[in-house]
Amino acid sequence: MFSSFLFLAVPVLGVATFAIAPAFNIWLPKDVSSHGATIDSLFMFILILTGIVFVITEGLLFWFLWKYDAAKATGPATYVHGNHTLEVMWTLIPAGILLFLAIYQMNTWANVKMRRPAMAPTLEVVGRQFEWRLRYPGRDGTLGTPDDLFLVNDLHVPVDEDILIQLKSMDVLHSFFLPNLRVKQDAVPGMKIPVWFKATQTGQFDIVCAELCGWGHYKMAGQITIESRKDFNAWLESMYAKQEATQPEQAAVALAQ
Ligand SMILES: [Cu+2]
Repeated sequence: MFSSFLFLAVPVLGVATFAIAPAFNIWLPKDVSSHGATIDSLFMFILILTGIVFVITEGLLFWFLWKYDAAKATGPATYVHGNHTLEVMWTLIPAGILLFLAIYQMNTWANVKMRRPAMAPTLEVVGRQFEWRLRYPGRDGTLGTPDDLFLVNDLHVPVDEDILIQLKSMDVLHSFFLPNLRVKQDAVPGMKIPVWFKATQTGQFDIVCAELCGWGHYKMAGQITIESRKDFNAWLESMYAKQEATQPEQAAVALAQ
């Protein structure tokens, strides 16, 4: 009798946890991306769908435990050998739901992973044990030339513009994760993987590695600064100047041109 109520506590406390989570700020991180809203609504839709099934299943579990309490039994238990119709139903309904989800999410998936903006990469990000190496085009605007700008963990991007990142890994599997931009992509050694997003608000947010990549995985954290085009250009200019100051030969070439 008492233990059946423990089973009832699972769905009650489970649903309550989700209900109060946003108020305690332990819910999804703030979304500052153009595609985040559709991802979040898919998440909520699937959460509610599975939540309903969870409550029904746990409710039935409680009800059977409570109703068929051994202490209240008047005779020996009777056994049933299954119900064919019921089994077909609880196979077909989840299969139908999964098929629906697979089709329903296709457009969001295509926007995030397939419809790459037609543009040159904004920068290259290389995962390495244990840091994010960033390579911006130099003053010539072309990536992969000697005047490229090299930085570590300090990513800056302009707001309200398409950003295309070329993601690589120098050693093992890493995962480039921008929680506030709803971007997560594995960095795979030997592959150049395009990642794109458009930030909708300025601010500073986390970059983390979401793939256990060695002893220092925990410290593979960087920062993304989303700023106006004007601030971004000023920052880029100051970084160019800083790098050139440490490379006298290259600075001389740039001046001579
Ligand atoms: Cu890593």
